[in-house]
Amino acid sequence: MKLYYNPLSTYSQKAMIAFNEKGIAYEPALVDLGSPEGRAAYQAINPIGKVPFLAASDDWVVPESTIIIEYLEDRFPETPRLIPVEKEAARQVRFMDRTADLYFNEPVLELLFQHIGFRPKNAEAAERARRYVDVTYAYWDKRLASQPWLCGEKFTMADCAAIPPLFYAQIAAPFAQHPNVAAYFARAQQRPSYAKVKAECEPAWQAMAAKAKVA
Ligand SMILES: N[C@@H](CCC(=O)N[C@@H](CS)C(=O)NCC(=O)O)C(=O)O
Repeated sequence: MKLYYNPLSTYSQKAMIAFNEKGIAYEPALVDLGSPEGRAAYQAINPIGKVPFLAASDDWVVPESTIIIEYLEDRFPETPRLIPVEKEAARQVRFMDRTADLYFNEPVLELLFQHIGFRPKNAEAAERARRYVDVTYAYWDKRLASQPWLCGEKFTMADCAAIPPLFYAQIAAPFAQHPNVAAYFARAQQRPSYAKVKAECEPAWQAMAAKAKVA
């Protein structure tokens, strides 16, 4: 299986954490999102141009980080589950996954891109993003007061989604005032699935941050 990814991409990291949690091997295919030529070459493979994108076989492809994880759950049922079998618990994980992507990852990226000058300053967009991030922090902080992971005692797809944007949130929307979120992110550093992804992906961020003078 070939996973098209970019190390700076939180959604790519989300899928990579899931592969690691499950102990499933994949062939990484680095996508150059930083040049028009790289983007054009990738659009010949995935016209929408987003990563991650899984080429599961020559004639079966899976776009979207959540759908990739759903695919791994179904295709490798003997590996550790990231979405519980029980329907109510599964719905909770899917809800938290959506919350992490839509109301945390996206606004964090908005704040980050404005912060490092990749997007023009836009006070209205920043304020809207900040509001979503603050609501999410308050919600997560409450949940994480009594459990190690977002959906309870077990690491799930929701954690795969939440942890990568927290890395960038350290810069764009620091969370020290939310001690349970801070402890959660510290716990994530000890999780081998994320530690591996971080080791693989952080150098690309450090290089970019040095160029953007935000390191
Ligand atoms: N909903 C998608 C989002 C994927 C996404 O937005 N990926 C970003 C990188 S984090 C991307 O490919 N950006 C390139 C572009 O928009 O051209 C998923 O969950 O996989």
